[in-house]
Amino acid sequence: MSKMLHKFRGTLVGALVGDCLGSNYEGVSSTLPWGEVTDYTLERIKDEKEPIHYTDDTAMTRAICKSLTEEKKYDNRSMAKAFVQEFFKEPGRGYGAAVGTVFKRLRDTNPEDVTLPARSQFDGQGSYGNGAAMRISPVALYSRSSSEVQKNAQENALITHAHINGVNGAVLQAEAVFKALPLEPPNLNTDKFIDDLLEVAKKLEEEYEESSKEKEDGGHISTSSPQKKPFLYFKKLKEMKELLNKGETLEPETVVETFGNGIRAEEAVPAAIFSFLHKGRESFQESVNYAISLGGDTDTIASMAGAISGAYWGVNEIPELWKSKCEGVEEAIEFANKIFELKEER
Ligand code: 8NA
Ligand code: MG
Ligand code: MG
Ligand code: MG
Repeated sequence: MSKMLHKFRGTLVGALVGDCLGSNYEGVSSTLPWGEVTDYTLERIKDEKEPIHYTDDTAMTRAICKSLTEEKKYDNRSMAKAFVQEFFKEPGRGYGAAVGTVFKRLRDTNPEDVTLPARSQFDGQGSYGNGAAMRISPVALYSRSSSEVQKNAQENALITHAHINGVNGAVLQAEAVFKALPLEPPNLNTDKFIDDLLEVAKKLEEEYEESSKEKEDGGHISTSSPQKKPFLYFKKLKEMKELLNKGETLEPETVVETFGNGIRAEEAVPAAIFSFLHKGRESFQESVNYAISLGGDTDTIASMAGAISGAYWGVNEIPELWKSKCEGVEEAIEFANKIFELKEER
């Protein structure tokens, strides 16, 4: 099997097992003891009779895969349709509280511009939830260049998340997966990885500053707009680099204080990237267990960490136990195969 196909499968299966395993703890307010997490993920699940179910993170990832492989190209209208179909087929997968309204509007009004319903949420701010970032890994697999990753991730995010932090979180998560794909484990240059992401964050945040200045000049946005939080990801990535270079054992509490662990994209995305850089260099398993131990939105942070770590390590490095216990592994592998073929043909 080609090394890259192995990594495509690792990405989608990694995202899937992170979601399934993390969902056991989703919403816990504090960090979790390491022993509690590993006792669950490495021992207690052996006795599970039923498959461990995936949640909205995987449901939406699958919708992106479905659209890509059916259309054989990136098409935002088809993406919106796939999300709507998936949501109404299984609305009980643990979706965020506000995103259902977007799907309902998309279904009921079928707008020409599929980003319209998301833009009207939260008094026109849009959602800053991590729901665009959590699903974005197939876009990283499909895209051929960084600029294509950014463009497609941005378009995709805007279907449900209009807030700049929701969108930029999705772009950075997609870039993290894209940049992990060509790397050869086990020699991870964390400084280089973060520097590349810092460059992306800087560009995104400068573009945003520019566009809000223009809007201000036109009198559309006030300077006190709550949406304005420039250089948020840039700042967190800088802090990440410092933390990783401290060379001492990092308490999960310190990590959560620095990045957060909640449903906001600006918290969950840095927490996931950190889990990969801090523990994913050791093994796939460590990075997912670590992501879960941070608490908070555990399924989503573990799913995003799993996607990056799976892109780095490849599917064979994902524990057999996890692949045998989680729902939907075979489908994830089939989607990876199809997107791999599709990309080869491009
Ligand atoms: P979303 O778009 O509904 O956003 C999630 C929530 O964040 C919203 O329901 C709001 O409460 C809040 N929110 C977002 N934007 C704003 C804003 N501009 N102003 C005020 N409040 C805002 O859902 P999503 O698709 O982003 O999903 C995010 C997470 O929710 C995912 O982890 C998903 O698994 C789900 N979820 C999380 C938990 C948990 O406890 N962590 C539980 C169930 C579901
Ligand atoms: Mg979920
Ligand atoms: Mg979640
Ligand atoms: Mg199965």
